Parts: sequence; C-alpha cells; structure tokens
Amino acid sequence: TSLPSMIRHALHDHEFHMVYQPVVDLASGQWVGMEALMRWTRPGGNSIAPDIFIAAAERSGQIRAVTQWMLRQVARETGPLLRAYPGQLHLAVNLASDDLSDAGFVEHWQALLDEYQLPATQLIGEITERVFMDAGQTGAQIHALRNLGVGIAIDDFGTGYSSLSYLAQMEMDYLKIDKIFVTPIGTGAVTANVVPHIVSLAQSLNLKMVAEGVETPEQADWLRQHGVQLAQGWLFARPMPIQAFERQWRAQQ
Ligand code: G
Ligand code: G
Ligand code: MN
Ligand code: NA
Repeated sequence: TSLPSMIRHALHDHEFHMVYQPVVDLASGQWVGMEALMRWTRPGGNSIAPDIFIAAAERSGQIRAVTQWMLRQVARETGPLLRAYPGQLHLAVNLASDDLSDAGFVEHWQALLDEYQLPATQLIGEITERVFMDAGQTGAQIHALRNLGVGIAIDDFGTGYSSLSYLAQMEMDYLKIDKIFVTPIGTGAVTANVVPHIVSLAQSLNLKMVAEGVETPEQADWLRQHGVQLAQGWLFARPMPIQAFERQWRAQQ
C-alpha cells in the first residue's frame, strides 16, 4: 500500500505518538522548555522516520490532518505540566507551510487553547524558511498567532531559502541554529565560522537563539561564549515520552 494510505490509517488507528526534547538554558544548565517531535511505529514494530512521513504528508495534502492530530495530542499530554509552571516552561511545535496557508488554522489553535486551558504565552510555533515562499496568507496567520500570545521560531535556520528581507519583515521571536552549523564547532571546518554571523543577525533582529544538535561540552561552551542562550541536543537529553520529561523536570525544580 502507498504511504498516503498508510498515513491515513495511522491517524485513524493511533500509530503516531509524541516525544519531547528538552531545551536547556546554556548559562544555568536548567531545562526551560521542550520541543514536541512526532514518531510513527507501525503495527509490526518498525518505525518510519519523521523526515519521511512529514514530507510524504506534505506532498499528499495530509499534513494539516497530521498537524491537527499532533496539536491535540500535545495539548492533552503537556497541558497540566505547562499550567503548573507558568512562565517557566515553554513548549515548541513544528508547523508546516500548508498549516499556515490554511485560513482556519488560527481559529483551530484558539479552540484548542480554550478546550485544554493552554497558556498561549508558553507556546512556540516553529516554522521553516520554506514558509516564506508563499508569503501573503502566512504573514497574516503568523501575526494572528502572535496576537494570541504564541511565539514564533524560525527552524533549521540557514538551510532553506530565506532572504534577509523576509527575515526582517516577519514577526518572530526565536531563531534555531541548525545542527549543520553546530556540528563543525571546534573541528576547524569553515562551516563553524558562519555561526558568529548568524548570532549577530539574530541579535540585530532581537531574536533569541536556540542551537540544535549540541553533542559535546566544547560546542556548548563555545555557543554560550558567543552569546547563544538556549540549546537542544544529545549532550543534554534525547527526545523522550512526556512521563519521563515530567519526572526529570520535577526533579530539577
Ligand atoms: O526529531 P527528528 O530528528 O526525528 O525530526 C526529524 C524532522 O521531522 C525534523 O525536521 C522535525 O522538524 C520534523 N518533525 C518532527 N515532528 C514533527 C511534527 O510534529 N510536525 C512537523 N511538521 N514536523 C515534524
Ligand atoms: O525540528 P527539527 O528539524 O529541528 O528537528 C530536530 C531533529 O534533530 C530531531 O529529529 C531530533 O531528534 C534531532 N536531534 C536532536 N538533538 C540531536 C543531536 O544532538 N544530534 C543529532 N544527530 N540529532 C539530534
Ligand atoms: Mn524543530
Ligand atoms: Na531544526
């Protein structure tokens, strides 16, 4: 059977689940947030990588249904913890470009916030540079989300197509420095030389930075010394089920 039909069944039969990767404050080492990441385990026990099924869902026009499932699942799983730590714990979700071109998206988001009593100001929507390609509707949707209090992060920064003019015009709060720029730090590879330029760009646009894919203490130290506030990566923690996140979060308080 085809991937689109497998995705349709997976939504119906609850084959997807969510894991959460901690976001760490580089100065204190404290967890200050989490990114929700989707996983798919097939009935036989095999997994399909999110890169594969998210891209397939985007191609087949199913991504909005996938995102709606994801948002509801995330709201259900994280609502109690978010409400217990107002202003201390943030939750980021990944959004696709079709989500933001859907005129009903912000209303759907608002309905979920109401139903699950989620504090909008603790939520962050991650968008990629691809979103800029169909600018018109997207800008309005981002504006409406921010009016609800939701923060916006530009994800995978430096790997897409964003022109500096789009970046300056879009209302955003965070810039996520892609792993491809973090991995070479300390190796002498020239790609690492790009990071200080991304940092000064983010600073001039008043964006907070999150470094992704941090795997070594050397990378973490270097990023902190260069003004990056937040990070995610295997050095700190891998994505985990909400129960494990909650246990470790409470132990840290
Ligand atoms: O966590 P992981 O390396 O498995 O994620 C791989 C890719 O899949 C990343 O680019 C991530 O943004 C994307 N991804 C993971 N979960 C979601 C999701 O719920 N929605 C969307 N749109 N993308 C996701
Ligand atoms: O949404 P985004 O494209 O940023 O997805 C982040 C992806 O990177 C996820 O698939 C996540 O599992 C993965 N990831 C997170 N931390 C690390 C890390 O330290 N090393 C590697 N190789 N992958 C990571
Ligand atoms: Mn992301
Ligand atoms: Na990323």
